[in-house]
This record gives sequence, C-alpha cells and structure tokens, in this order.
Amino acid sequence: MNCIDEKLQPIFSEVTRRNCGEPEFHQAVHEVLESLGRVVAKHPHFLDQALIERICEPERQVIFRVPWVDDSGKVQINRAFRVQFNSALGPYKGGMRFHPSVNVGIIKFLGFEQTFKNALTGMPIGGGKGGSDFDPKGKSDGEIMRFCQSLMTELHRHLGEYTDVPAGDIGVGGREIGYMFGQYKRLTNRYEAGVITGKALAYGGSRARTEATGYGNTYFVQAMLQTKGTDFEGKKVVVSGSGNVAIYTIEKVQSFGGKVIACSDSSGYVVDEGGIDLELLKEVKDVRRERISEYAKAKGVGTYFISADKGSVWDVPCDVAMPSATQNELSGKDADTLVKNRVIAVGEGANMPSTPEAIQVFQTAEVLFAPGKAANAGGVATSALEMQQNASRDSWTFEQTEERLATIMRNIHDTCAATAEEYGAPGNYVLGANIAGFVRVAEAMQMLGVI
Ligand code: NDP
Ligand code: 2IT
Repeated sequence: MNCIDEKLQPIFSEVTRRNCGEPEFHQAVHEVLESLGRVVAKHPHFLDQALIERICEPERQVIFRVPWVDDSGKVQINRAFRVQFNSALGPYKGGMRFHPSVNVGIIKFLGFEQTFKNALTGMPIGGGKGGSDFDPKGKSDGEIMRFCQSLMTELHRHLGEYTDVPAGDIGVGGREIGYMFGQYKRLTNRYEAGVITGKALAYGGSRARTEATGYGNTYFVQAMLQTKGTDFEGKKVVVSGSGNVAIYTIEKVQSFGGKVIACSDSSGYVVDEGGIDLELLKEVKDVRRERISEYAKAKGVGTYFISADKGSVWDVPCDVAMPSATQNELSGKDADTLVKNRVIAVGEGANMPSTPEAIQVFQTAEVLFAPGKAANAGGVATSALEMQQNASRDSWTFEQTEERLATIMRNIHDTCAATAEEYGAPGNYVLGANIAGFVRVAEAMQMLGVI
C-alpha cells in the first residue's frame, strides 16, 4: 500500500480502531486518505471542523432481523443492513446487495465509495448502501418474494424519495426491486415511484438503467483509450462476472468493435476465442439462472470452461480487462499476469475489484487504470435520471437516456483527468476521482454547518 500523509494518519488509526474487523472498509478509507495528502497540503482548511473524520463516519447505520418462511414451511432468519453514509448532496442513494458474504464492514465500504461516486456524477445524490447475508442462489421465486417483503417491512420506515433511495447490486435485479417496491407501496399506501430505482419500465423504471453500469464503464474506458489515440476496435477484452454489469459491458464493447473472449462467475470462467455469444450468455445467466459452465456446454467447439480452483479469468491474455464481479477479485499476482500479457487498460465495473497491490502494479506499468468509483458511476447516474423522470412523471426514449449517460461518463472522465493534472499526477485516475469526489462532498458539508 502507498502511504498516508502524516497529518491524516491519526484519522486512519481512529477509523481502524472504531471499525475493528472490517478490512474492506479500512481498505477503501486508506485509498481515499492516500489521495487526500495532496489536497490538505494545498487547501489546509479541509482539515478544519473535523471534515475528513465526519466523512469517514456514516450518518446512520441500521441493522435488522429478516425472518421469512421457506418453501418447506421452515422459518429462516437473515440479517440486513442499511448504512446511510452521507446526505450532504442529496438523499442517501445506493444499491442493496444480497450475498452470503454481506456484513456491516462490506456495506460500510460500499457506502463510503458510493458517497464519492455519487458526487462525481455531479447529480444531487448522497451516498448509502444496504444488503443482506441472504443467499438468492437456488431459491424459488416465492422464497425470494417473501424474503424481499419481510426485508421491506422493516426497511420502509428508513426510506423515502427525499430520504434514502435504494436500487440493485449483487443478487438484486429487476425481480427483487419489484417485490421490494410492491411491499413499500402496500405499507405506505403511496405510489412513491422515486423511492427506489432499477424498476421495470412497466411501473416507472427508466430505459437504459439495466444497461447503464456496463455501458458507462465501456464509455469511460473508451475515453481513456482515446487519450492514447486508440479505441476498442479489434481489441481483445476480458470481463469478469456474468451478471448485470458484465453482460452489458460485453454488449457495449462488442458494439464498439472489441472482442470479448472470456467471462466468469464464482464457479470458474469460460474462454470463447470467437467472441462471447451474448444472446446465449443472457439465456444461460438471466433466463435460466445457471452456472457459466452451461455456456461452454451449449456453445461447444472453440469454447472451454476452467473451474475457479484451476486459475483465474485474468490468466487469459487480453488488451483490456474489465473486472465486473466483486471486491478484491483481482490480486497483485493477477495484475502481474495481465501486465506480462501486455494489457493496456483496466476499467473497474465492480466496486473495488482490484487489491491495492494490483493497483500499484498497474500504475507502475503505466496501464490506463479507471477506479470503480468513477468508471462504474453510470449505474447510479442513470438511477438519478430515473428519479428525475419519476419526479416529472415523464419517460424518456432509450436514445435520450443513453446520450445523457454518455455525456455524464465523459464529464466524469474529464473531471478525474483534469483533477489528477491539477494535483501533479497526470494520468492518475485514482487520485483524480478521490480528490474530485471528496472536494464536492466536503465543500457542501462545510456550508451546512457542523452536522
Ligand atoms: P450480479 O449479481 O448481477 O452479478 C454478479 C456477478 O459477479 C456474478 O457473475 C457472480 O457470480 C459474480 N460474483 C459475485 N460475488 C462473487 C464472488 N464472491 N466471487 C466470484 N464471483 C462473484 O451483480 P452486478 O453485476 O449488479 O454487480 C457486479 C459488481 O458491480 C458488484 O461489485 C457491484 O457492487 C458493482 N456495481 C453494480 C452496479 C449495478 O448497477 N448493478 C452499479 C455499480 C457497481 P455467481 O453468480 O457465481 O455468484
Ligand atoms: O454500486 C452502485 O453504484 C450500485 N449498485 C448502483 C446504485 C444505484 O443507486 O443505482
């Protein structure tokens, strides 16, 4: 890991002391504090009023029990969380994650990242995140519905279009959003469409929200490639994951002339030298909800599956890598392999997928590296566009919405690049994103008094 400026070291020590046993949260805070040394050297007033300390402390954290009845009639118990991190710029905004690995530290790191990401979009949204250790794998539709209804029975009292607006994340897609919104509507007797995003078009969703995170990351990487006078045309691309973000990354990369030759899930990865067949991938993952090995089985010749215990998707030589599964899925060793295989750009579709060691390897090798809080902001930005459409009771075309998304991603890219330059680290998008996101939140907080 790089070093934190000595003025900021006590802040980090205090964060680790009062959030013990939460390594992902420490990692996320460490990375931002590494960047802030240059800010406080130039603008010491940011050290006043304990601004940085306040930004590292969530405004509110809710932890609750979710009891539900499975198909055999047995009562099951899960734990759920909502960390309302920062509302200086707008209502708390961020997804819900359903995955057995979820704990308070994971949700806290995601809420912290979300605060800066949302600031980078330039839109009026604060940062929050939630989730549960519920495992959706192998559950029936009825079980998923009863779980979502029970979760919302508790969560609804903390939400509102002006208070806190959840959306999807790992394990939470259109189906779960529908069940949660349906229960919110019953409990409140209000058709408050703007209380949740990622809704289906039929009941107030936005066109292009499903595609937005993957498309947005692709736009961001394209902007980085253009700074070097190149683009996706003819490039070999590897994408990890095969969920919402991965699928629409593959779709956009292909439309830009790139060739995606591998993708994965937690069971392993498939390599398809002819280029991933997107329709088949959507059928296997979105419709049938099967394992990625079924893709290789169905595709046959020229395609193969490697299980997760035999290697990682990052072993596949490529020009561009787009990690789109989960945190810390790309290690320093994986980064060494990618660099050895001459990767030229990495765009993080997932939240914090690269370990600090991996980021260091990419930056030392001068690989174009787009951190998640900038590169994957297209999802939440389009959620904010969904909120705008809900507030004005309007519905935009796909083209209008995608054009807004493309402009937002271009602006985020340019802001990160200009900020990195201003602070003496041209090309360092990590520094640019952390500083630009921090400054927007910190300036708003200063104006709001000691809150
Ligand atoms: P999905 O649930 O649709 O897909 C997740 C994918 O990642 C699956 O292929 C899953 O495989 C894989 N995965 C999840 N956890 C692990 C793990 N522990 N190890 C290996 N593979 C894993 O989620 P999304 O596509 O929505 O989210 C992917 C990433 O993008 C997350 O980091 C999320 O926070 C981030 N993100 C999502 C946004 C959105 O709008 N949805 C916006 C911005 C960021 P398996 O099925 O085997 O678990
Ligand atoms: O990590 C993320 O930005 C998301 N999961 C999307 C959040 C949102 O509110 O759309």
